[in-house]
Amino acid sequence: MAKTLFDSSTKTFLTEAEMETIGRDLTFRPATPENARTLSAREVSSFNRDGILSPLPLLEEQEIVEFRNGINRRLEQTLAAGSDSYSLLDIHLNDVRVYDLMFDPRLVGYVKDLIGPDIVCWTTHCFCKLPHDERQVAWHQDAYYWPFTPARTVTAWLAVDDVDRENASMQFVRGSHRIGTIPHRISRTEEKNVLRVSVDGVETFGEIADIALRAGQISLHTDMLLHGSGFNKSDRRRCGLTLRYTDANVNDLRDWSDYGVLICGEDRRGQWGNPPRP
Ligand SMILES: O=C(O)CCC(=O)C(=O)O
Repeated sequence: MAKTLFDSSTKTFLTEAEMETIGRDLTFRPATPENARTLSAREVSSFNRDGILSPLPLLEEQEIVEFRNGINRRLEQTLAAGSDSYSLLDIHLNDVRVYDLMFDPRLVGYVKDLIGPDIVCWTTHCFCKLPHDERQVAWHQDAYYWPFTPARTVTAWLAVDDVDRENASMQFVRGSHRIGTIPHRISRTEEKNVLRVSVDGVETFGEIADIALRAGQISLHTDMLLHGSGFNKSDRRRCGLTLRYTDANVNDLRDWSDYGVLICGEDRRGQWGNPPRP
């Protein structure tokens, strides 16, 4: 099928074999606390140590109510069209609120302190666990799935709903980003994994932390941090929007740069597609 620009369903994914063999630099590069402008030097050091920073304020109460209404409308349309609640991918291509959020100075300030001056947001994706949703996001390191080298992505995970352990908050293994690549295997059907691969024996890699957030708050995690989320056993929905930022000068080994938007600084490879504001 021909690839249509700005149609994310045509992104070429790495095969399971390629995830193992394709040449990428997947080492974590610590941020420089002395350069921090929005975060404190202490917060940057704690991100370097743990691989995650949370909770951080982003949207005020009224802002998140309006933002959630927009996501609700989109989700309704998606479910009515027969897609599932995880299929809102690359929504900045057609949702102006999400597009504008990528540029929110409060958010970009945090991200710049962790990545540097040249920033691209290369995807946005809603992970929406409906009440009693039995799908899990199996333990993984994001960078293992992605065709970028070096690994420099920081994900902002915005709580669209209040999130806690009961409605399947994300879980992280603190400090696991400093271990390097951890072995992944193909997930079994009965795991009901939203993604494709899983890591076993996570407890052996460090302390597991649950990340509770109030709607409007974010967490920031690095792409080498081991994380996942379980079933939603509660009556409450758990919706999170991910915005994934990286250094604009990393190398895309596939065709994933078409939907990336340069947020600030320079794109020295000239590789990002910069789709227009919808
Ligand atoms: O929201 C979730 O449960 C998973 C999200 C995730 O894996 C990620 O943001 O990298």
